[in-house]
Amino acid sequence: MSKKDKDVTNLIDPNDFSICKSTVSMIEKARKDGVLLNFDRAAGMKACPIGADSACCKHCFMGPCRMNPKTPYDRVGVCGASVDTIMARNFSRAVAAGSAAHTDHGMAMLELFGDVVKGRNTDYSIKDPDKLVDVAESIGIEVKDRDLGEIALDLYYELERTYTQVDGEIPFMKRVPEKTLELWRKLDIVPRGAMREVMEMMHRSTMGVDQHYANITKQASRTALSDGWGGSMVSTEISDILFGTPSPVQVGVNLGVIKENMVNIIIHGHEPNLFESMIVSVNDPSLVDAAKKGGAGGINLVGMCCSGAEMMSRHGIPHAGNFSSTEAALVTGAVDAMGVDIQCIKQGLSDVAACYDTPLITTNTRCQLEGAEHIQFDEHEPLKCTEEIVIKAIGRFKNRKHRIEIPKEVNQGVHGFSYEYIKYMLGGTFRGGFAPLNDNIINGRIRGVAGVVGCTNPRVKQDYAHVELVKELIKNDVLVLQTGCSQIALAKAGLTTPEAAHLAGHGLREVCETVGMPPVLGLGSCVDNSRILVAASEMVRVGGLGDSLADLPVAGCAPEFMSEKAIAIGQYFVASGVFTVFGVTFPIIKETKFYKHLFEELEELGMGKWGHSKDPFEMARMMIAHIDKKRQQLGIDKARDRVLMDMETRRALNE
Ligand code: XCC
Repeated sequence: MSKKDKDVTNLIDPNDFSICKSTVSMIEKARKDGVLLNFDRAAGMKACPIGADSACCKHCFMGPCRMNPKTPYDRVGVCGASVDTIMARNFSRAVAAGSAAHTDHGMAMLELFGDVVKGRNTDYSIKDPDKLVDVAESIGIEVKDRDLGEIALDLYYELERTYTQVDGEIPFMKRVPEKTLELWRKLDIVPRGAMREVMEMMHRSTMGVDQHYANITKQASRTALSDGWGGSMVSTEISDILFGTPSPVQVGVNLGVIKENMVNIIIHGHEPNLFESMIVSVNDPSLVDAAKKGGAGGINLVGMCCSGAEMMSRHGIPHAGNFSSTEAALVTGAVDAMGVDIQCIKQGLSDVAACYDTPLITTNTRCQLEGAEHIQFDEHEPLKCTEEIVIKAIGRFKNRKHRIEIPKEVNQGVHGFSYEYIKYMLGGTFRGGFAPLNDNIINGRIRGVAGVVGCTNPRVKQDYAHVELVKELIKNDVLVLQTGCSQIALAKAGLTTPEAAHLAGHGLREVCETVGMPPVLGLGSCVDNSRILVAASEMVRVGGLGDSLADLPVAGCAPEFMSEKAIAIGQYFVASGVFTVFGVTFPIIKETKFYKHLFEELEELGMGKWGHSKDPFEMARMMIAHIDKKRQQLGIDKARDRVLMDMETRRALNE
C-alpha cells in the first residue's frame, strides 16, 4: 500500500462503502493486512469529470477532443462533431460492447449445444428435453412426431442465425408481441444477426460516419435488441436445455458460506459450462478423499457474481457475494482456489489473490490476467481443467499460512424462478399460465411489475440502493423480478424468502401468501434478463394489459450499475417499451438534444425511455409514477381504490 493509499484508507469508514456487514469486516481486515480492495481504489481515484459526462471524443487521432460539460454547445470537435454526436457515439459503443459480451457468451453456449447434438461432445447432454421442444416450437420448428435429435439439430441451425444472419429478422422475433414488432419494423430497428449489428454499430460510430445522434441511437436500439432478444436469450434457453431449467431452491448467500475446515473453491464469471464441470470434479470420490486426507472436512464449492447466480438458481450451489465482494472473499484467507472464466473479473483479483497465496486460475482463452495461472478449459475434456483446479486447492489448503477470518453471515433464501416455473406456480400443471398475474394486476392487488437488476459499483454504497429501492417497491405492491448482482444484494438483505411478504403492501402480500412466494423473485444471471422479456410478452399475450410491451404497467432499474453490459440491457429494455431507471451516474450532459432523445423522445416514438437518479426513494417514486400512468392509460387505475365491504353491504348490493 502506498502512502497515498494509506491516507485514503485512514480517512474513510468502511461502513460508508457497503451495507453488507461481512464485506465491511473484510475491508477492515484487508486494511490491516495492507491489501487494497476495489472500494479503497475507488475512493482514491476521482472519476474523470469530462468522461463522466461523456464530453470527450477519442475515436480518432485528431483528438481526443474535450467539450465543456457546463457549456456543451460552445465548441465542437476538430472534425466538427457536436456534443450530441460525441455522446451518442460513446453511448452506442457501450451498447455495442455490452451486447458483444452477452452475445459472445450465448454463442459459446450454442457452440457447445451444437457439439452435443452433432454427437461431437458426449461430456454434456440434453437435461431438459421439454424445454428443447418448447423453445423449438416457439420459433416455428415442427416438433410433432419428430425425433428429439432432429429437433435439436434444427434448433441449433435456426438459432445460429441469431448471430450470423446478414439480413432479415432473427428467430426470437417470433416471440415479440405483434404490436411491438410492428413498431420495430416501422422504426427499422428489428435486429439482424448480432455480428452484423455490433459490426455496423462500431462502423457508424467511427470518425466521419453517422453524425446524427438520433440515427446513431436507432442503431444502438437495434444492436441492443440483438442482445436481449438474441444473444442473451439464446444463452438462457440453451443453458436451460443443456443443464436444466431452474425451479425454486433454498440457498445460502453471503461470505459465511465459505467454511474454515473445508477446501473452499470459488467459481466466478459467467458461462455455466465451467461451473457444471466443477460440480462433477468436487464430487469425485478420489478428490474428496484427497481433501480429507489433507485434513479437510471435504470440498466446498461456492459461486460468485453471475455464474454463481446461475448455479445457485439451477443447482442450489451456495453464493458468496456480488461483484463488489469478489476481492473481499479472498481476504478471508480461506479461499483455496478461485477459478474464473469471462466478464466482471477485476484485474485487482490478481494482486489480492497473491497476497493470500490463493491460486487464481483463468480458464478461458478470451480472459487472461497478468499474475494469474491459466489452465485452459476444453469442453471436450472438461474435467481435466476442473480437476486440476481442485488439486491446486487441496494443495493450498494443506499449506494454509494466512490468518483466517470468515464472516458469520449466511442468508437463506429461495431462488430459481424461471419463466416456466412462474407459469406453473401461478396455475399448476393443468392450468399453468400468467392469467392469475394479469388478473391480480387488473384488480389492483399487484400494482405492477418491476425488474430490478444489474451490478454493484464501488463508487456507491454497496447494496444500499438495491435494497432500499426494492423495499419501497414491494411496500407499494409492486412485484419485483431480479437477476444478477442485484438479486444477491436482496438475498443478503433477507428479502428472497416467502416470509419477506410481510414487508409488502396489503395486496401484494395477499398474493404472495396465497401462492407461498417471496415478493422478490430471483430469475438468475444477467443473460437471464431475457426471462423477463419472455414473461412480459406472455403478459401481453394473456390479455387485459394492452397490446404491446410498452402498454404494460412495468418498469426496470439498475440502481448500482457499472458495466457496459448494463447499458446494453437498459437500451434493449427501453427499445422494448420499458421505462428504465439507472442509478450511480449517467454518461450524458443534461439539457442537450441527446439527453432529450433518450429521456423523452424515445417514448414519444412508442418505445420506453431512460430515467436517472442516485436516490433509491426517488427511483421508486419515478417507477411507481410510471406504473400508475400505464394503469391509467389501461383504464385499470380505478381498480386500486377497492372498498372493503362487509357481508351486509354485499348482500344489499346483490338484492
Ligand atoms: Fe453487473 Fe450482471 Fe457483472 Fe454483476 S456479474 S457486476 S455485469 S450484474 Ni453479470
